[in-house]
Order: sequence, then C-alpha cells, then structure tokens
Amino acid sequence: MLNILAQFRLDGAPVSCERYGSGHINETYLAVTDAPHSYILQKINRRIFTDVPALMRNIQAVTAHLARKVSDPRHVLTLVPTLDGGAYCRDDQGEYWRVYEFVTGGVCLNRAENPDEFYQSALAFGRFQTLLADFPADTLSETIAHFHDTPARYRALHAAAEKNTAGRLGEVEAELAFACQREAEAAQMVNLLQSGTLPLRVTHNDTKLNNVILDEKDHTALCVIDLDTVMPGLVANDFGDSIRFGASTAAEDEKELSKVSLSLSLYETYADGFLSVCGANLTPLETETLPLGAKLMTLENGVRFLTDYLQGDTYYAISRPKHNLDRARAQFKLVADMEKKWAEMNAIIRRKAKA
Ligand code: ADP
Ligand code: GN1
Ligand code: MG
Repeated sequence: MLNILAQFRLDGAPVSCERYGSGHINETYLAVTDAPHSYILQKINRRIFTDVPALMRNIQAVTAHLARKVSDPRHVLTLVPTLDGGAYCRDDQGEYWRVYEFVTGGVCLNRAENPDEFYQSALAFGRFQTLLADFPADTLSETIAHFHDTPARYRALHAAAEKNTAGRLGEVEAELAFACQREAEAAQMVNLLQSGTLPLRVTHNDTKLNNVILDEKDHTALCVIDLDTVMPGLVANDFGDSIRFGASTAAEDEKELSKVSLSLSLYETYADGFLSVCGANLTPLETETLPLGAKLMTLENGVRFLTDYLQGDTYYAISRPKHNLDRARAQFKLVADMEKKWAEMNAIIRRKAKA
C-alpha cells in the first residue's frame, strides 16, 4: 500500500494504512501520516465501474463545482492529486487508486441513533441536490448504465434465475414470486421518465445514511460522500434510497424479519429535512412521486440482492454465506410494510407539499 500512497501528494509520511468503513463496493483504507494528516485511500471497483477515467472526471467536476459554493472545506470531498497532478493512479495489476482528504472529526452511521441524525442526512442530500441544480448534467458520464432502470434490474433477475449459476433457485422461490408479483408496477418511475413527465437531474443515486459524514461533536451534517454514481437521475430515487436504508426499523441485512418495518415517523423526519432544502425546486409531480421512489428503490435493491445471490455473490461484498439472501428478504419485508402504510406515506408528502 505504501508504494501506492507514495504516488500521491501527501502531507507527511504514512505511518499506518488500515481497512476502513462499511461500503459494499470499493476497497477503502484509512492512511494516517506523521504530519499528522489522514487520508482515505480507495481501490476503485473496476469490475463494476468499467470506465474509471470517466468516473473520476465526473468526481473532479462535481467536487470542484461544490467547492466553489461552500465555505467550509469539510463540506465537500477533496481529491488529493498524484505527484504528476492526476486524479488517480494505476498499479501494475491495472487497479485504479484514488486518495481523498480524510474528513476529520466526522462519523458515518449505519443506523441513526436518533431522528435528528437522519434529519441531518436529509439536509445533506437536499443541499447536494440544490447545489448541483445548475451543474450541466449532460457533461456527466453514466458510470453504471441503467443503474436505476428497475425493469432492467428485473431482466437481470430473470436471466440469473434462468441460468441458476450457483444452484440456488430452489431456495428463493418465495422471494422470486414476491418480486414477480410487483414487476409491472416496478416500471412506473422509468415510464414517467421516458414519457418526459419527470425531469432528469444531477442526482447522487446511492443515498444511504452511511454515505453522509456527520460532525462527531454535534452530529450535524458535514458532507455527502461516495460520488461514484453521481449521474443524471430522478430526485425521487435519491429520496427513496435514503428512506429504504434509514427509515427502516432494522438494518438492511436484518435476518429477523419481524424487526423490519417502515418507521413513518423517520420517513416524515426525512421528508421534512429534504423538502425544507430542495422542495421549492421540485415540480409537483416530482414531489408527489417521492413515496413511489421509496417503494421502488426498496424493491429494486431487493431484486439486485436476490440477483447477486442467484449469481453466486459476485457483486456486493458479503460477510456471511446467505448475506445477499438476507438483504433481499429484508428489502421485500420493507416493501410489504410500505404497501400497508401506502396511504399514510402519500398523505405525509401531500401535507408537506401544502405547508
Ligand atoms: P463504497 O462505495 O464502498 O461504499 P465509500 O466511498 O462510501 O465506498 O467509502 C466507504 C466508507 O469510508 C464510508 O462509508 C466512510 O465511512 C468512509 N469514508 C469515505 N470517504 C471518506 C472521507 N473522505 N473522510 C472520512 N471517511 C470517509
Ligand atoms: C452499494 O457503495 P455502497 O455500499 O454505498 C450499491 C448501491 C446499493 C447499496 C446497498 C455502486 O452502495 O447501489 O443500494 O450498496 N452501490 C453500487 O447497500 O452498486
Ligand atoms: Mg458507500
């Protein structure tokens, strides 16, 4: 790792470099130097991100845009250049590496301990949306094609079931049936986009609570991280993915399904924060479709976890044998609970829209 770090313009000499965080996609390390100054070193997942130079151009452009608009450097991710001024380096195995300034005095949470932390994440993603409203979306590359194209995610699920590479099909009949029963409605958001009724905006596309850094002292929002999937997309999907992860009463991979439900109170908290910052910029239909975003993002993630389980766990990092199946089951349980609470979910958004 030291030879990789040596290629970046670091302040001080590295004294340690350890695995860090709980992301499912990249390999993340915390590098501490004798300066003392800390950095985040990441090996970018090039199996998933097939055009890393384009991805890094997106991140450079987006972080530069954000940096021009915020006054506190802890409010935006900062890339550290290589010795020759590049945004990343490549090792002799062809792997791509990048370094960010470590946001000091920050924390990333997998679960909100209190509603205000979740509210803070809503402010962070709402501000992110607002600050990028004037960013030229057509200059961004699509880092993962069809990322939130839910019908395409279903096609991948059907193909995985057909191939049954890992021989697990017999084990997932109930989950597959649950997903298939909802296949037609899962296309609603994409249909609205294709008919031109919902606008394409610059969105984050991976708005989990642990992709926001909060100040460790008062737990106020500092900055949004994990910018690999910043692309043109739908606001309701950004809202929805936050709800899926953060307004659930249990973890994304909870095995005990009776613990998994939608907290309407956390849902309302998030809607309050998000709409207080970016609500004025949204069209009436964008606001109206926020609950649909929550349901479809949860369904889509369930479909993706199930697909990965059928394919033999090749996409997400797992830490136990049936991890992806547990994740899929928890998502589907959350979808089922959202269906029960559908009227309230919509009523909450209608109330906020009027306020
Ligand atoms: P992944 O795509 O694998 O989720 P992330 O970019 O989200 O990777 O990083 C994984 C974790 O590393 C984050 O959840 C966070 O805890 C930590 N992290 C990433 N970037 C920074 C940073 N600049 N400062 C502090 N912590 C960071
Ligand atoms: C991945 O990178 P990370 O862990 O923040 C995934 C998201 C999923 C999420 C589920 C690029 O997010 O789309 O919603 O796992 N990111 C990518 O936890 O596929
Ligand atoms: Mg992440």
